[in-house]
Formats: sequence, structure tokens, C-alpha cells
Amino acid sequence: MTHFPQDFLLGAATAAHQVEGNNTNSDCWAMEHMVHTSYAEPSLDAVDHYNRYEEDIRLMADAGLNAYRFSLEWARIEPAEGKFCEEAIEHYRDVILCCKANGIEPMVTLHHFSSPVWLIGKGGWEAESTVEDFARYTRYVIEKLGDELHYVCTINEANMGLQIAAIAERYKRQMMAQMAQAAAGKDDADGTVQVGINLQKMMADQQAVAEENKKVFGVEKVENFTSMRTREGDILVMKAHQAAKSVIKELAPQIQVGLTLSLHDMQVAKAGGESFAQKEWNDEFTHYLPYIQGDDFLGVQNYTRSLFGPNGGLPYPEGAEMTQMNYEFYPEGLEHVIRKVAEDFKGNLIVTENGIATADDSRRVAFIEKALTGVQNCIRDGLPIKGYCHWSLMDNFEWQKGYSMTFGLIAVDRATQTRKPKESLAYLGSWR
Ligand code: GCO
Repeated sequence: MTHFPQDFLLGAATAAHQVEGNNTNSDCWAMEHMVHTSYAEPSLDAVDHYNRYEEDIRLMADAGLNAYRFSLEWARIEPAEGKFCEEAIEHYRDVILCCKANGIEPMVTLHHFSSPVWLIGKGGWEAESTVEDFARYTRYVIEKLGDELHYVCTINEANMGLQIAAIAERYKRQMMAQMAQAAAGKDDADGTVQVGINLQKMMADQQAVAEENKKVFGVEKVENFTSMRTREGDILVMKAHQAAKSVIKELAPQIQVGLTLSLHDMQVAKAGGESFAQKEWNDEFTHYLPYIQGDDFLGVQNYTRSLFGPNGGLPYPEGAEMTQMNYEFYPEGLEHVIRKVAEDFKGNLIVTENGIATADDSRRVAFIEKALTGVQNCIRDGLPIKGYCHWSLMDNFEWQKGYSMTFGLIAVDRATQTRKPKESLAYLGSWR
């Protein structure tokens, strides 16, 4: 193993809603508590990072890490439209100062999936007004905390909504094909097809969901950050990024600004898959270039690879090692993605997320070893990679999947909120 250069940012990442607990003014919290929820369980106290951040930051420092990527919670800072909460912003100042006291560079994300409930009531991430709202929130944050910061990610996984729309579209096509088959054969006439889908119930649910949305958010259709994004909404996210960036540059020009993208290692596994791989890469990355070229850095987030053949996506190879998230253990993907991104993006690169959900920490160690070797190969070839933040500092709330996915370098017993560093934490730190 070669050590990273002294100024390389080696750390871990979290997101406010996933770790802090009691994020009661956010859309995620509201959705977790709905009758028609798609969340496996509510986040509740999460891992109480809001109160225990000092211990968590100290554990990072003890392991030898020098960077912490975390997000500020918009719903705490601006719980009602235009009303800012001094206590919340002072809390984040304390977190930033705690990082510094421990020799850790704070890398702040302004938006990591969760939004204030009031924003959703205005149309959320499909409404033009969100650009201005996000810029106003950014202005408040940077006026208060800008002097303390060197790195800001405006928006986490700005491409997530489009990815979700693509998955939903594929799913819909599969369902339609199955339903057509059933209808051609032995389906009965009441809308219940043999694949176990009750269409009438789905329709009835849709109506009930719309009614509940109206009650909770004031709108029938919720457009949160991880809803299926339209092409217009996708560009709106870019405009929000650009608006926030210009506010940051106006108030605190020393801050390095970028956004982060979720990037798969697209591979052509069988001849004929080239155009599919190309199209996916364009959707995930290339078409954003006009909006992000000129940013100080791009946050690269990679977890696995995607395979393509002549008819589109291919399953993982027979016998592939799978993670808890049901995608392939494939740490080599990070190096591939960095190399591809660097062909087109001209700023610095920071790996803002990379990791696996597994109950076997020795597999996490193996993953880190391969992933960091890939990063070092890229550095050796002169690519401008300035940091790596592992996802995640601790086991946490994996959104709709709840607490069952364990991505952490630190285990948390949520009954007592006791932290137990895993071997992988020390292992990651040993690369500095
Ligand atoms: C994302 C988010 C994280 C996830 C992580 C593991 O990529 O979806 O940035 O919040 O928890 O990726 O799935």
C-alpha cells in the first residue's frame, strides 16, 4: 500500500437525514409517517448524530482521517418559508468547528435528498421557484458559515431523479409486458392479473395517496428530490446548482464549489451494447457538462457497474458477489468511472461517495483496498483527484430501505446509540 499525499482529503461521508434524527420538518420525515408510505420504517432518532457528532468526529480523527463530508439540513435551517432558525445554523457552526479542532476538513453538502415540507407544497423539484428558494437558503448559510468553509457541494446526486425515472420506466415496461401476456391467456376480468398485481387496488390506492398527499403537503403529487424527474425538472436542478454557486462565489470566493453525481461504470459486456451504454452515460453524465464545466470540482459517486448487450441492460454475471443492496461487489468501477469523467470534465475530482452495504466487514476492507488502489493508479497517471470520502461513516438510515443496510465504518447499537468502530475504519485511516 502507498500512502496518499499529505494534502489528500481522506475521510467519510454522511447525510443529515440519515444520521441526525428527528428531522421533523422535512419531506422525508412526513413521508415516513404517512399511511401510504413506501418507507420500510421511519428514521426517528436515526443514530442521534445531531447530539453525538463530537464523538463521531473524534472517532474519525483517531482513525487518522482528515476530511468529513456531511450535509446541512435545509428543513432545520429554514423550517418555514423565509424563516431561518438561528439555533440550527449555530449547531452546524459547532459541527464545523469540531471538525477543525480535530484536524478534519469539513466538506459541506447543502442539499442531500431531503427538503423542507413547505418546498414540496410549492411544487418541489419541478417548480421554477425552487431555484430562487435554494439560492436564498444558500445565501443565508454562506453569510453565516462561509468564512469557515473551503469545500461546498451544492446538490448531492443531482442526477438521481432522472435515474429513478429511467428505472421506473423499465419497470413499467416489464409490468405491461407481463400484463399483456396474462390478458392474452388466463386472466380474469376483474383487473387482477396472475402476476399478483391487483389493478383495481392500485387505482384505488392512487386516489388515496393523492388525498393523503394533499393533506400532508397541500399538493396531490409530491415532487421530492428522488421523485421521477422530468427533463425540465432535471435542468431545473442544474439551474439551482448554478444559482447557489454564484451566491457562494459572491460571498465567499475562497470556497471550492461543485455538485455530486451518481455514476455507474457502464460496460459493454456483449457486442451490440455500445449504443445503450453510451446513452446511459450521456443521461448520467455527459449532458450535464454544459452546466458544470467551470465548477471547481465534481463529486464522483460510484458503487458498482452496469452491463449492456444488444438488447440493453444485462444481468450481473452468474455467481457474482452481491451486496446487501442487491448490486454487484465491484470496487474496480471507481477507477473506471474516474478515468471516464476526467476525459471530459476539466476541474478537480473528489470521490464524495463509494462503499458497500455488507454485514461482513472484511468485505468492506477488501472493497476499500481495491477502490483506493484504483484512485492511486489515477493519481499516478496525473488525474486531478483531491479526495476520497467513504460512504458511510456509520451504519445509518438507508432511506426507504430503513436500517437494514449496513454501509458503515462504525456500527451503531440504536437501542443505546453506542458506537463500535469496525476494522474497516482503522483500515481506511491507515492509507494516510
Ligand atoms: C445515495 C446517497 C446516499 C446513500 C448511498 C447508499 O447515493 O443514494 O448519496 O444517501 O445512502 O448512496 O445507497
